[in-house]
Amino acid sequence: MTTIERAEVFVAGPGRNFVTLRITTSDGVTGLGDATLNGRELAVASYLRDHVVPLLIGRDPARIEDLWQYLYRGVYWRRGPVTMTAIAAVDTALWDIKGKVAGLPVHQLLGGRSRDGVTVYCHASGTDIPSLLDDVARFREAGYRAVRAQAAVPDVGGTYGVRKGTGIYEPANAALPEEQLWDTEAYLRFAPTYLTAVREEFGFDFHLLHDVHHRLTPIEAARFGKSVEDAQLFWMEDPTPAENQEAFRLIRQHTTTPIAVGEVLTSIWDVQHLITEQLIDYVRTTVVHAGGITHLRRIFDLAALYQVRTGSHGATDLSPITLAAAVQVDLTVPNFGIQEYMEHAEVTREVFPSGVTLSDGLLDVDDTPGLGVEYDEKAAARYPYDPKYLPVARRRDGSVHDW
Ligand code: KDG
Ligand code: MG
Repeated sequence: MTTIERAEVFVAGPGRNFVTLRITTSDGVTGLGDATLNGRELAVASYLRDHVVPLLIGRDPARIEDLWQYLYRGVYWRRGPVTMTAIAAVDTALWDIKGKVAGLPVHQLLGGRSRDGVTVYCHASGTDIPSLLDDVARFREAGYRAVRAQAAVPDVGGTYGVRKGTGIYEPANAALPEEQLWDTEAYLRFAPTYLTAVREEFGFDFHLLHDVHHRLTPIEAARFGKSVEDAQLFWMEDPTPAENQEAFRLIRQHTTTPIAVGEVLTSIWDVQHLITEQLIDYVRTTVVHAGGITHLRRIFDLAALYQVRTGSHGATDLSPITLAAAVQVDLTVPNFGIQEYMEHAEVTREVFPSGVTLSDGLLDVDDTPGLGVEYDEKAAARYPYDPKYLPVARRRDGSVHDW
């Protein structure tokens, strides 16, 4: 019988920090899984190295479902981002291996294509409205069919979602978290003006998205959603923290602006009420943080019953392994909505050579068996792990606000 012979955990910082799991079978087939949890990378690396890898050795790599159940139900402590990211890495690597053994890309194992390509949204941002409009123009010219728009709120320091200079947006920017000012009223006054300005300048023949990043209370989010209805957003993302799933009912009662939630949620139980009560329109859980391909498909199937569509998180703190896995899944799911996409830095792409392509605003993969992504261990060794944290938001009175 073929068995899992080796499982190695790599932590490296090519452009930003990534944790990568590589599983090797007794037949010499390798599979890759992303285990990156932004700002908590070493916790997942230790969970894998110290608690999961010893359990994998000698097991049958073909039994993906059984290994998922073993690592989830067989363990007393369940759920949470560290556990679910570690399980995701194992699950993703095993799907990669299954595809390579079968000689098929993973999307074929999942039932084959439901679409020709994966519609993505990109990140436009600006330090003010004119620079945001320039950025939107750049992405429209590049062929994107959907654009997320964020601009710095005047006099409110480092608003999230806004790129510094011309580089890639990277909010995890300091060895210890920076502290940034947050002012809800200033945001509520300003954000609708730039979303309206984008529509006035570019019209309505593309999707416009906006990330609220958990900054509002439910009633503030309701007010925001109403105030941007004329801009016809594809979605407003994370309008309020989702620990209290019931909070979304209040937002729903006041606005028809569609709602997307899920990038920090890690299991079907974290989104169950949001989906079954139809409190959201898009579920943003991902392969890497929601238990891998096996568990994500379960979430997406539940969502399909309630006409909730998918919109997976895809920021650059998810490695190119997750991007490849996301495209494999997105190609197949009947209730696909949209996929977030931010191009990785060149050094990241050097370490993770990938077959994912972008053309005319759609991502795609070819028929390379497995996920179609590799890990260049030698190149990665040139980029050591370098701790980096997301900033912490504080209000004008000095109290901590939600990230
Ligand atoms: O790790 C945090 C980032 O991925 C997050 O800040 C990005 O909100 C985000 C998004 O929608 O991509
Ligand atoms: Mg977000």
